[in-house]
Amino acid sequence: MITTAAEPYPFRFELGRTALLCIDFQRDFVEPGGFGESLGNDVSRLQVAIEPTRRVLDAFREHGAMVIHTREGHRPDLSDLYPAKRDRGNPSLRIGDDGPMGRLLVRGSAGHEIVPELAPVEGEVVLDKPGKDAFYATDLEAILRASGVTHLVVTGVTTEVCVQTTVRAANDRGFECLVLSDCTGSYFPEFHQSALAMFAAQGGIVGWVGTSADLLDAIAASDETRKA
Ligand code: TIU
Repeated sequence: MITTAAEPYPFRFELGRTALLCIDFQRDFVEPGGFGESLGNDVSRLQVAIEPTRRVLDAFREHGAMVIHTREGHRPDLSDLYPAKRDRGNPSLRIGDDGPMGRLLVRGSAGHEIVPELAPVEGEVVLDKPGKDAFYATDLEAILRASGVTHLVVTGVTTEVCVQTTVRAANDRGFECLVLSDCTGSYFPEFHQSALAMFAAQGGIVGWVGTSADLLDAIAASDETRKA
């Protein structure tokens, strides 16, 4: 059992029953020319989450713990894209339109891929999802239950959209979630802070919030104890 500092109180987990969730670290959200920028956003605000997430990813890989990457996107024929999602906000470019990184948020296009720093390796789950909630219209819950996972360490973008929606959905399914504040990011700093505060408020009504440094320290300390 590992215990790591977190709000509103320490988070306890076993690596063997925990999955690292890397939510939508796709070029379309994080790099210029993608879907995020087409909505009028400054994508540089998300890039700060990449390096801390890579360190956590390395630790999970070193320990043989489960890693799940999600990608938001749609079938090339857009048959799974509701008009409500396509047309919301009347953007300059819509999902499925051609952008500098191929068709926006379409599976198979360059922009839909995960950024190279966090690219999945063999044996890791890559989960394509049409919505913000990673449980909606996917087999995520079946994958977690089949693997005996009870706890999630959550990273990804954006904090108040796909991360928040997914963590709330996970919480309702009985999963214990630790959201890493420096491994998540938003186009809106105030929404990032508010979403994190909402998770941990009311005694952890949605989950826990911690940092990658505290988590990595806790994992390293547990390794030392085991060796001693
Ligand atoms: N726009 C925005 O903040 N986010 C999304 O559209 N998707 C995710 O958060 N992945």
